[in-house]
Amino acid sequence: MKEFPINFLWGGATAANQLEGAWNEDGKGPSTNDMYTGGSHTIARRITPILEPDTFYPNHEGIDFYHRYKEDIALFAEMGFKVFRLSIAWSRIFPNGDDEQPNEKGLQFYDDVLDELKKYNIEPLVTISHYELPFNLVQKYDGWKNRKLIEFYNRYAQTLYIRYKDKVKYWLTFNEINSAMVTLGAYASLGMILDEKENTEAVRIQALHHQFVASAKAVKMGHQINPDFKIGCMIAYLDMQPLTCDPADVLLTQHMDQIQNMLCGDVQVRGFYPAYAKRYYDEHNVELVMEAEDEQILKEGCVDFYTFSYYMSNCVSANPQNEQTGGNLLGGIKNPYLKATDWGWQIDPIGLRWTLNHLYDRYHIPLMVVENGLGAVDTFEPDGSINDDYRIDYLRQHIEQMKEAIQDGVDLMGYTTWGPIDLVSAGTGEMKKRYGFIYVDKHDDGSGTLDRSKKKSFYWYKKVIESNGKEL
Ligand code: BGP
Repeated sequence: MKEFPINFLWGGATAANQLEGAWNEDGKGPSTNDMYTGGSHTIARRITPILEPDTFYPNHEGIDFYHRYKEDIALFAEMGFKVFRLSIAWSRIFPNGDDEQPNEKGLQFYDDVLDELKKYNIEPLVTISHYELPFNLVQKYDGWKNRKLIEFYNRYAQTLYIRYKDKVKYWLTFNEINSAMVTLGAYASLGMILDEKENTEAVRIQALHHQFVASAKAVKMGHQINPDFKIGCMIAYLDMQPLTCDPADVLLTQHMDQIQNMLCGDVQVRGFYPAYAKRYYDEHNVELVMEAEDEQILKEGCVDFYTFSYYMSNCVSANPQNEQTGGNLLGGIKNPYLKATDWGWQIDPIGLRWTLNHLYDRYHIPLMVVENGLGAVDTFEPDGSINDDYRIDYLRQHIEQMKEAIQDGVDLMGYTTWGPIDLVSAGTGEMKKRYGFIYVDKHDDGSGTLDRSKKKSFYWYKKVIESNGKEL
């Protein structure tokens, strides 16, 4: 029976804007996330282009990783992490995005973080752009709508590649690049204002094309700078099942899987737009503007490995009357067989095995699950313990299914749980929605000592890694 490979990359995943804080220190420019107010499950975060004096901006302090990374990395090392997924804050390196020269202090910060990881033999996995761009690029250029962004992104990527050539081997060009297909992705991923009338699906798809070109160029350039680099894509995989065996439901599920999930991976792995995209674009008034060299660029910039986030699954039905459920990026129809988290994300470990097989059959390149986890409210007991058995259950069930998928023949390189340490939620801006093995004393009103404490899951995950997935 096949087990997890010896060199399996166990670890955790984060994003700069959700944990670093220090939003305006050492020359960092404001980023898209610095403009987000706090929110909750029921109240959406607001984007305020001009900061309001008495408003709380959760990303400004994050969990203060910027000043506490040594303590945090030591805790990851104690759990036995083999890999740590982090992102680099673009506006720490190029404060305005269109600067000619990088900010040395920003570069030095990541040198220090990478050196600290090296001390414990933790392999970094770096996301170049994780839901964040310098705010100036939004104001001055309208974000990725503008083709100029390709040049700025590639200057930024080149700066990172050259500087960290000997410190980083694994890179991801864009986090959840397919979020451009949903309305919220307009601001979060593409840096364009959240106005459905102005930034229609057609506009977002054009902006996404610019990201594809930027990504492909970055892959090619990375391989030239260091042939040992492994550069991957990252997709938010929203597993979908037909609600019934009505062929209309089955067909719609296939269609949604193609458009929401597969399109981006198809372009980034294979190097060209899939056949089904043409009809979709024709029917949705998308007239893609491509420069003469774009096809060649896409072809020459295929990724080395495929990574994705996996949290839940939803049903699809041709009948819109069915009961809806929540989700990461996109909601869907409620599945009567599944339970959901407090945020309405349906828990479906078997769906992860299905997804791994689905992806591997299609691409035949190494896969990595780079986000998976349970957002939950944790209770800090009077004796200082945090008994998050629900989180352990969630993770255990997903790891079991990864093991099955490996036995099915899937080439799975690694697994990084989302938010190994509590951090600011990307969707809602809450601290209350916790994912970590490490509790951070920070609350939605901004209060808290920022002290770190180990949850029960901390000891559990340590054992999982120690036994290479045997002891679950
Ligand atoms: C993904 C993002 C992450 C992360 C995660 C959990 O979409 O890549 O940045 O935050 O979802 O989502 P949330 O924080 O909304 O619970």
